[in-house]
Parts: sequence; structure tokens; C-alpha cells
Amino acid sequence: KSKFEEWKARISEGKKSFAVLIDPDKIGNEQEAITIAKHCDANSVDWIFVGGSLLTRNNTKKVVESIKATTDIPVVLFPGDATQVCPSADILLFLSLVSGRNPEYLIGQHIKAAPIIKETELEVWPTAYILVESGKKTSVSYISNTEPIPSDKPEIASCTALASEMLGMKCVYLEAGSGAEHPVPEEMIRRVRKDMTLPLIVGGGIRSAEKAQQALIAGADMIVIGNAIEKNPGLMTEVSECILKMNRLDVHQ
Ligand code: 1GP
Repeated sequence: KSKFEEWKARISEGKKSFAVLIDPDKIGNEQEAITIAKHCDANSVDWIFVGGSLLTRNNTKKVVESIKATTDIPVVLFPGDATQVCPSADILLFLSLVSGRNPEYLIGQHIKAAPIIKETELEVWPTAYILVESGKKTSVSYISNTEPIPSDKPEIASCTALASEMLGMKCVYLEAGSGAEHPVPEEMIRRVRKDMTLPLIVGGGIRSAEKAQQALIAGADMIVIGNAIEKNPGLMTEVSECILKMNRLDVHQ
């Protein structure tokens, strides 16, 4: 069974999951990556995402390998471009930036990455990556040279997700952008959840267990937190406990 099928089975039981994003640029050395991986392991984190829209230090491989040597939590590549493919990870989010109209991030980088990915054993998840306006301009919007969907237009996000489902994508990622001022509005999450059936990942700007829970109750199947955990490692435990409790109580939307 693929990791994707396992995740879908969990979703069908009403279970939510928690991903922690590690930005390799912010990892000083291997020991630091090991420490974070141990912390994720101790807090029942379900997925470890690795990547970023702009990486300057070429250490993704080292970071992934340090995590893999420390924990069995699946490592999910969250690549900003074709240079971030790393065979030692488990899964690759093959992100198509469908909220934007920049062909380079809709299909261009994918063409460059495809033959490289083919040589690996990475499990590829074709993912509709939907960027949502979230206050100040985010790195991902600037680097990808794309305009996010206005945060008060849930219908546009919904139609984008629906079109992605019809195009054969396997999951949808609603993204406010790393370090976003505001996370994706609950109303938008609810609308996207209602109108399409694919597994839904939500991330960007989530800074508290309360916000994480709100996104999950609104319909996210998985939430992703990066920045806030870098600043406050204790948040990982809070969010994890909150999700474990939701899963025990079997909270449905
Ligand atoms: C970024 O959604 C992730 O792509 C996580 O964002 O770093 O703001 O938590 P944060």
C-alpha cells in the first residue's frame, strides 16, 4: 500500500494529520536536523515536509538524510523548483501552482524534474498548489511571480480546486505562504472542502493550536506548520496533543 493510500484510509476514518515543515536553509548542521526529527518523533508528528521557495545552501540532501536516520516519519519533499528533488526522501509533492498563471510553475519545472524523479523511488503526489492572499506579500508569491487568490474569494479557490480534481490531481494544498501574516480563512477551507473530494492540505501562517484546530474543523485533512514551530518548539506538542484529541474524539466536520 502506498503512503498516499494509507493517508486516504486514515482520512476515511475521519482522522486528521499533522505535518511539520523544515526549511533546510535554516538548519545549521546535521545535529540540528536530528534534534528536530527526534522532537517530531516524540510528538507523534505524521509527516515531515522539507523544502522552500528559495534555498541558498544546497543542504537538502544532508537534512533529509539526517531525518531519515533518526525517525520513521515519512519525509515529504515540498520543492520550490526542480533542483530540490532528493532521492533519499519518501514522497514528493509534485506541485503545480494552479492559482497562478506562470507556466514555469504550472508545468515548466515539472518537465525538468520528471526524468530525474523517474530515476528515484520517490512516491509522487500530483498536488494542486493554491496560493491564497494573506496580508504582506510572501516569498512564494514573489519568487513564483504569481498573484495569489484574494482571501475573500472562496468561490475562486473552490473552482480552482474542482478543476484540479477534474484534471486528475491527487490532492489540494491551500497555502497562505510560509510566514504568512494571516492563515487561509476558514470560510475558504470550508468552501473548498464542500465542493471537491480530494484530500486537503492547509498551511501558512498557522501560529497556534487553536488556529490549527480551526483549519482542521473547517475541513483540512492535514495542516502544515513551519515558522511558528521554529520560533516556539513547544507549539509542536500543543498542536500534536490537540490533533490526537480530535482523532480520539473522532471529530467530523
Ligand atoms: C509553508 O504552509 C507552509 O508552505 C508552512 O507555513 O511556515 O507559515 O507555518 P508556515
